[in-house]
Amino acid sequence: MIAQASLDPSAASHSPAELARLAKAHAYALGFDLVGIAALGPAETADAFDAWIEAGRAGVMHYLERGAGKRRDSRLPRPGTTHAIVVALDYGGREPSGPVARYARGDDYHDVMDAKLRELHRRVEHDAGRAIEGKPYVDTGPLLERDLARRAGLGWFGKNTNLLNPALGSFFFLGVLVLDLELETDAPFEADRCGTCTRCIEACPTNAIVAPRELDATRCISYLTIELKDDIPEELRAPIGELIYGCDICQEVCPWNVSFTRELKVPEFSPREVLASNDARTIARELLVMSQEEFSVAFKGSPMKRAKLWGLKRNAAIVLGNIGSEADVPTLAAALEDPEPSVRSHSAWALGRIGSPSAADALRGRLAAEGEASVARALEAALGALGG
Ligand code: B12
Ligand code: SF4
Ligand code: SF4
Repeated sequence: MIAQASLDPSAASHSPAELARLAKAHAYALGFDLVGIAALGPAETADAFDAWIEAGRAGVMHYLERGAGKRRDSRLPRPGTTHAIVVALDYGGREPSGPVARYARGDDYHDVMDAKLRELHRRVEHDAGRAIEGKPYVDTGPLLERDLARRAGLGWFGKNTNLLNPALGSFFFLGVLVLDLELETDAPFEADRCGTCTRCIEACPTNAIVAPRELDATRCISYLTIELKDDIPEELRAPIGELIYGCDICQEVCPWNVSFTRELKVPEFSPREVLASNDARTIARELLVMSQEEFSVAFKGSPMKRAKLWGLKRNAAIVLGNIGSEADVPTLAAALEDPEPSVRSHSAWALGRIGSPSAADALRGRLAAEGEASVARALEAALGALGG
């Protein structure tokens, strides 16, 4: 609802084309990099989505399954709405790749995008001269955002499944403002500019892109390090390499991103202090010794809170194991005392991977005291791999 005083008295005369033009001008003024408009309706990729769920590709992301019916038609999540303004906000920056995915280095994009979309809603209401039913979505509801974004002309589905735009690459967030307002729509993006390229498929360390535009999320490092609230399957730990949170590899190798890396212009997306080194070992060590209180301060407003401190410690242990430095044995040995069983068992795996005599001592030392059967098994397996 908007205040009567802020309504534009000449607004009733605005045509859908004029309202669309004004909405786009507002969106760009708010800092969005791309804007397009689509009519809501049946999702063109609904069948692909259902097949993906059916094949078990979503793993433990059960919320996707629950919203599956609504995802088939973008009019359903907010009944009464007819059109969507779809926006993109660049987050790539010029920093080199590192252990934390680019999107997660600064403040939570949901908050940044949501505030901008709410302001856009207010401005559209002002232009229309009336309160308009609507709602912003940034991952927050059962909408196939990439489907809508393609229909609004923002880009094509890359073979890595990310939406790609010829001028922006793929390091951008998507946001959707659904409205009960007729707006002139844009032409969908019809071309497939991937051509014969398969770089992303070849570069994926866990072979998670099982076919062009089909991701097995259960193998994706982004899923494993962020969404999976359990032990990470052992065969996927080594391929995780030095990634602590999320993964950008299939985007980093994409020629469309190589050409369009640009300066970060949203200050909220600048890396926070604890991540400033962009160095896997430094950050992993810091995480493994971090207290809950320190975590709350260092990661206030960060999307990384989604993994919780124990999840980040689990990931950090894998990374130290993969780096394989004897100098990290004391940190990992201390983590064998962590209250979270998963942190203890992943630290055991990491020590086994380092494989030095001091690592073996730490594993043997903990085995007698370990009360959790699953962790004891991990300690034994790590010792077994060391031959004793
Ligand atoms: C669940 C989810 C994940 C899951 C699963 C990802 C996936 N590819 O499905 C995980 C945790 C792995 C993940 C990872 C990432 N995510 Co994510 N994720 C989502 C979320 C919430 C839903 C996506 C979804 O519905 N997946 C199900 C599959 C089936 O849909 P889809 O991947 O979008 O695929 C569509 C097309 O590829 C097409 N399609 C499928 N098969 C075929 C076949 C053909 C022939 C054709 C033509 C089309 C086609 O149909 C599908 C449905 O529309 C969206 C937000 C949203 N509500 O849409 C963000 C979103 C897709 N994620 C985003 C980001 C930034 C990421 C990461 C880059 C983060 C990171 N660095 O770690 C990675 C990228 C990994 C990757 N290669 O995709 C952005 C992507 C922006 C962009 N430019 O595309 C989104 C849109 C969030 C946002 N609001 O900005 N994510
Ligand atoms: S985000 Fe990483 S793990 Fe996931 S598909 Fe891309 S390269 Fe593979
Ligand atoms: S790396 Fe190649 S195939 Fe993959 S998304 Fe980019 S252009 Fe398409």
